Amino acid sequence: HAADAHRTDLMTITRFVLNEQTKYPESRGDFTILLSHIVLGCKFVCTAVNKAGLAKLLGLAGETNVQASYQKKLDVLSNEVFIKALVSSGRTCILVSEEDEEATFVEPAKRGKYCVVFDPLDGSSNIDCGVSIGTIFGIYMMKDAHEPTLDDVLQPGKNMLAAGYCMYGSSCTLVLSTGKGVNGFTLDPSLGEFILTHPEIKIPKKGKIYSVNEGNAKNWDGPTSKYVESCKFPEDGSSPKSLRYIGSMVADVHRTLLYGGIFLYPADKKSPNGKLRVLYEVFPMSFLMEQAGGQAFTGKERALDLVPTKIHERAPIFLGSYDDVEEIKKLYAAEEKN
Ligand code: P6P
Repeated sequence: HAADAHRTDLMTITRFVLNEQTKYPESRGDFTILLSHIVLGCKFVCTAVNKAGLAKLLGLAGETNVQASYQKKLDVLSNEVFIKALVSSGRTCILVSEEDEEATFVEPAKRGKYCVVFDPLDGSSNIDCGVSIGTIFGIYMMKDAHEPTLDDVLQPGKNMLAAGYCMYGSSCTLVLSTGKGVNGFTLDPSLGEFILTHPEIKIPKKGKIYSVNEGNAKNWDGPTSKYVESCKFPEDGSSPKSLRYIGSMVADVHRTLLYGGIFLYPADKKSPNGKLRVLYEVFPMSFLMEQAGGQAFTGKERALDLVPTKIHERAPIFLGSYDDVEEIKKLYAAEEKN
């Protein structure tokens, strides 16, 4: 029976990736080893995030050195965990983290051919109120077997080999694409394994939800203002869209991916490049959206075509259901013409 098969034929994320990679005869398992270290980092952060409240509640912080680590801000702790896990994988050569001003160049003895860009705990300002937060990551292959330089991570998002996020919420869900569609895995704490729960995720072609911080409306440009207005007062007589905005990118994007709709962090007069970071927020989420049949646009171009020049560069982003993003592309194209 299917149910039994599910129970006894556990499709863990490691097995899933191994299956996918064996389709490449030349692959030597390096990518699978790299991913297994990212998964390890996510498992650690999941437990740390879940216990953070408890540590505070029980006043554990400060009593013994075990809890001392909880005094360290969770995002700093998460960053250290991911850096250590990625370096120890022996498969990376450059790491870019939202937490570190400079890129990490892995020592030659432990160097591999992959570059990982990541935000270890995106939305961490939401931890204290229990809102879902997450890790976002993208993986590049270094340009060629030479001395690693920043050029190996300043590649357009379309060059990414894989991207994903892990959301720490009511459950711990890891959503991943290695360029052949999008799959979601949920952590089974009793097994300590991520199990395939959302095979082949496809975003609805059109959605009924728009997701933006309306508090910035005063500073939006014309096309964004017109688009949001059309969500609230549709000219074609259709019903208005619902507004859902959590303020944690992983949570807002995960809902958009599963339910459809559009997520926007536009440019505004105060921040001409918007707020979200290209390498480890915009690119990974845009990669996933395209792989799920949606699209991602910066207001000027396809998000994945953008070529970053700095590792912490920002870009405006409109991503989600194909037809919804198409609407905002038309408005920016019309403005170009005027
Ligand atoms: P705002 C969280 O701080 C974050 O980086 C993203 O996770 C989130 O989408 C965005 O900022 C929220 O920004 O300006 O709406 O609070």
